[in-house]
Amino acid sequence: MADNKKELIKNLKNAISENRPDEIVEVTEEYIENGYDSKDAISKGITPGMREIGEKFDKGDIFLPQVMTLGDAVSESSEKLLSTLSEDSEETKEDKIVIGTIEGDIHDIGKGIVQMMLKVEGFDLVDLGRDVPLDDFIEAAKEHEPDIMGSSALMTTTRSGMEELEDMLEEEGLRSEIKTMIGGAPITEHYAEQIGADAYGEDAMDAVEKAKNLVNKNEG
Ligand code: B12
Repeated sequence: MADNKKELIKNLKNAISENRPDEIVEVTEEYIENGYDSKDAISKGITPGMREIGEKFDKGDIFLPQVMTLGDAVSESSEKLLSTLSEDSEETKEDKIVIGTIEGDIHDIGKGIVQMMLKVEGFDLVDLGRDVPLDDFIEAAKEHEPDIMGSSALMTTTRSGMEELEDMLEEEGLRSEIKTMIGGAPITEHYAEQIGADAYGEDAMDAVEKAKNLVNKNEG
């Protein structure tokens, strides 16, 4: 039983890292039919698989059109996995998070996983999508009055938008009311400190931990 679960997670990771989109969805469905824990498939299958794809893309071993098809399959797979998890955790229900990918940036696979995982953990999520103008983050802050504002950036050229967002929240007098949490491949703990963000999340599991810390749900 446990071996089959491990095997399926390995197959999922390999189907991603070796670029076999159809197999990604097939293995995911088999995994779900067996009733195994979706979080393990995400953290031990999808995340490392996509990390390897990132490295291959960096080295020029895989190209943009292939990554686009692969990305669609991975999004479908993570949505299927996350739809099996219930969203009725009592713990954090009243805590609201607004999340989006910074203006100019269309990468949203990681942000999608993060927002769904936060939802599963009971947070009330408002997902602004990708390529979100900074003004829209501000509008959403006013409209939804979130506890946390999360932003994602996958490019060094767009991550500077996060710093601008910090300044804009400050100028609008909203910063003291809202915690900020950032993430994405070019983001580090150091960068978060540098721009004055409240938290950095390395992956979806870490994002959940950090979000709980920000709303003081991890104490006691
Ligand atoms: C998939 C991908 C694409 C897909 C995106 C599909 C989609 N719907 O998202 C497509 C093919 C469309 C694409 C397009 C482009 N891409 Co691209 N892409 C990637 C790739 C290979 C993987 C990204 C990914 O999905 N990773 C998997 C997910 C699960 O990981 P993740 O995003 O890091 O998210 C995790 C954490 O970071 C964290 N996290 C993420 N967001 C948040 C938010 C919060 C609040 C928190 C707490 C945590 C958190 O949790 C997530 C889950 O574990 C990366 C390579 C890399 N090394 O990252 C390049 C990469 C990001 N792309 C790059 C580039 C240059 C582009 C293009 C400009 C290419 C081009 N020449 O046209 C365009 C971008 C256009 C634009 N305006 O955005 C560069 C960026 C370089 C830079 N300047 O920094 C990279 C680094 C590749 C490279 N080395 O050249 N890309």
